[in-house]
Amino acid sequence: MASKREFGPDLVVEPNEEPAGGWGSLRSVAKSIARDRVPFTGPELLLQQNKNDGFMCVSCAWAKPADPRVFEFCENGAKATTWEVTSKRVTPAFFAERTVTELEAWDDHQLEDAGRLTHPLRWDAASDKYLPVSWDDAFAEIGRELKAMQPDSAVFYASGRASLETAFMYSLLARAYGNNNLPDSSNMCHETTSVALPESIGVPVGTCTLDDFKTTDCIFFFGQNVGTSSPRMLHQLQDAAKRGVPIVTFNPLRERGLVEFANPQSPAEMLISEPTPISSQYHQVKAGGDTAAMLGIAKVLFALDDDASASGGTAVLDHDFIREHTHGFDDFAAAARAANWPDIERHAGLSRTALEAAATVYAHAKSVIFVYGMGLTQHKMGVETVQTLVNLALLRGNIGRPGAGICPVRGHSNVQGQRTVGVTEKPEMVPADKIKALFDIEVPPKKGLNTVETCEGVIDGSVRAVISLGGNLVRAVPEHRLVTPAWRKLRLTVQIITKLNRTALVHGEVSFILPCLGRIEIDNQASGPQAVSIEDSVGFMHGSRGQIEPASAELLSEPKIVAELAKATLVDSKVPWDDWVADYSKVRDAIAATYPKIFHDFNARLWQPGGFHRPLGARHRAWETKTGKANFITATTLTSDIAIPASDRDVVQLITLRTNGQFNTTIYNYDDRFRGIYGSREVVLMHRNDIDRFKLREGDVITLQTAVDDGVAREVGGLRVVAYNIPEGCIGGYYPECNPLIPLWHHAEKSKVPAAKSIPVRVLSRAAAA
Ligand SMILES: Nc1nc2c(c(=O)[nH]1)N[C@H]1C(S)=C(S)[C@@H](COP(=O)(O)OP(=O)(O)OC[C@H]3O[C@@H](n4cnc5c(=O)[nH]c(N)nc54)[C@H](O)[C@@H]3O)O[C@H]1N2
Ligand SMILES: Nc1nc2c(c(=O)[nH]1)N[C@H]1C(S)=C(S)[C@@H](COP(=O)(O)OP(=O)(O)OC[C@H]3O[C@@H](n4cnc5c(=O)[nH]c(N)nc54)[C@H](O)[C@@H]3O)O[C@H]1N2
Ligand SMILES: [Mo]
Repeated sequence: MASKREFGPDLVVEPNEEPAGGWGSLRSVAKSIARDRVPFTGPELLLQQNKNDGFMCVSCAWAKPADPRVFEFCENGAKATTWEVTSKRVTPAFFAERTVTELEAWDDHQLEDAGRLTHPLRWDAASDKYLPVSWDDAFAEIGRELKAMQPDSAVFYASGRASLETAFMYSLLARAYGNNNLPDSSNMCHETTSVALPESIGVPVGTCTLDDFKTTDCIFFFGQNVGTSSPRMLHQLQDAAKRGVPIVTFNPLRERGLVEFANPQSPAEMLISEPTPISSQYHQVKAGGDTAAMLGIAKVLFALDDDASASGGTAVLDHDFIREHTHGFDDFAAAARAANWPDIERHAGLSRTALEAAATVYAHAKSVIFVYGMGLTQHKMGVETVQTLVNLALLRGNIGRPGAGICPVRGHSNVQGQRTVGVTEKPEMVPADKIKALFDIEVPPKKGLNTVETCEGVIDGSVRAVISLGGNLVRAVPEHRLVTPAWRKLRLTVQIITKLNRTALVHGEVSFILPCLGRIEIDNQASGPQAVSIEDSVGFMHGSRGQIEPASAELLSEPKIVAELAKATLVDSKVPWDDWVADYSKVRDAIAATYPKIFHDFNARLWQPGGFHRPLGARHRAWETKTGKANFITATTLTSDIAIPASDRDVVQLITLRTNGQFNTTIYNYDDRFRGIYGSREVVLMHRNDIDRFKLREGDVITLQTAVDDGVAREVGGLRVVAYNIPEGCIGGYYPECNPLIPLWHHAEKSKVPAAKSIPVRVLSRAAAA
């Protein structure tokens, strides 16, 4: 067993043998409460998390049960809460002491750790400082700037945290202003799902609910790091594992949460019993090797089915379902049969025996759930990979019955919901006729900009203004070396945020910080305290009520800020913005009128325990696709990624990873506890054989250089080598530190999600790089 290694004062590597959850998780929650100097309501507040009539967690989007536990939160949910309710403040006095240029020397952790923003601010060119500004002056100036621009040149970005009410208002603002430039964090995340699933099964979101987890017989788990990214889901996995449900995992890294879990809320388990093993099979697939692995599994199923039919045994494929409900089966069958094992093994990085073992479990399970995350979506051929996963499900009729289905695990707490209520660059996704009839707004017919296209527009100068409803775009997007300097040439940048981040520092000529209430805070408007709503990862809508006093009396709510921006920018708007702000239930009525199928009786249903579910045709085998059937869509390549020539052994695939000490670009601390790496995020995880092959030693400082030849130099230096259990030829680095290495054009072909999970790079030692 590898032991503790120290490399200099700030990097300690000590493999973590603790289960996910467990005591480590409790210690970590206690630390967050202390570090953020959480007011003493903090611990009590956590009891309101994800409860009916409480507030919906601001961390991940995982499902919120109707019968919540006493502690329906996890280590990371608690961290997100304490981070938001911290007693630290960033006031005008903070900015009076520092220029923006000085603040640029701060790292991502330091900027957000400074605390909650308290006042609206405007950047002052003469002093290079953010100075306080009145809300009225801020809105008036932003309105003047936007009015003076070509409507095509302004972008309205949304990070997936804002509520359904805010998102709906924001989408009306952009469309009334004259564009569909409504990119969303989803464009860097599950847009691959939103493109893949409608073509395959006629729904843009997953088909499973929590009930399916209670009755499933088997779970296939691809490229999602549950212990870090959606820890509350470990309860469903643990319950399933305890019932003897096999969990078959595909992930290049052996992530702690997928190995074993101890429920930190169960004293008995923590003190007496063993942690629950989660995965029954763990396949360390190569980055981008999933399509090959899935095709290998399908190939085995076809062979088993042939045997069964020859010997008169029970069929392995669900032929009735395939005949009655699907289209395109023959092409897929031909492709799976034709794929040869050496190619499958090479691309998947897995042996035929391993894939046969996975296929055998699948062939024997009655109802199977397929879970996935960024490990599938952030690849060049990600859409095809997700569609191949659906094919696997269709082979045995695993969609549209209890205990079975597709379960993409979404990221931000309301990212799915923002898309549902109109934050999308695709005008065909919104009911233009209703929007015209109800609000007298013409939905512009021209497609808007997604996130990658926004960056292209910023670089070529065609985008002049970026308004951000949350988020930290200049860190989250690829290609920092080109994007960051171009961002500074924007005419207008507006950050509607809660905490200071890099995007507020990389500002345009005219720049504002508009600080807003967080979801945990009490939001008082003319009609009294307001509630908001979100859609979780399994398509349930939930109400959320703020619980604590706002961080500052100056803060405005997100709906109020959007309404004031709209009033200052739009001429003759028929939307009753002030009435909506006075009473958010009126916004919900407007959402219900616009999207009646999903949101009818919105206000009446919002508070029922567990929320209400959106109708999903695929759940009862009503396929809203072009063919009227569920479609087998056959992938065109075996690899999810640009093929790295086998001859060029110097080029390796970089996977960008999150630690459980971060939420996206929000860096809570410098530790990656589950992976046993402490004190520094400037590391590269590498297989021992690769370390030897590159003539390196653990702890060496290296530079990574993107191995593409397009005339742009992309390097990240100062990274230390850590020996890690990762497939040979794949290396791991952290997001966002490694984002300068991702070319802007290196994205999923069909969804434009940056291909952050497989970046071709060369490893330069320090000497070579110098
Ligand atoms: N604590 C915390 N929680 C979060 C977030 C956070 O940053 N921190 N972010 C939120 C957001 S916005 C999102 S989208 C989700 C993201 O949550 P996830 O979907 O879990 O995303 P990642 O953690 O980026 O990577 C997922 C996993 O994919 C694996 N992987 C990489 N490449 C491949 C591949 O080619 N094939 C397979 N099979 N696996 C691969 C990685 O090893 C990793 O375990 O989490 C949300 N929740
Ligand atoms: N290399 C690489 N790049 C990636 C990824 C990857 O896996 N690898 N993942 C991608 C994914 S999945 C995503 S979702 C994006 C994330 O991209 P973003 O959503 O743009 O980034 P976040 O880091 O989530 O945004 C954090 C900021 O949101 C603000 N904020 C926090 N709470 C609130 C609130 O309640 N209201 C408002 N208005 N603002 C708030 C805070 O000021 C904070 O600084 O990054 C993408 N980039
Ligand atoms: Mo995400």
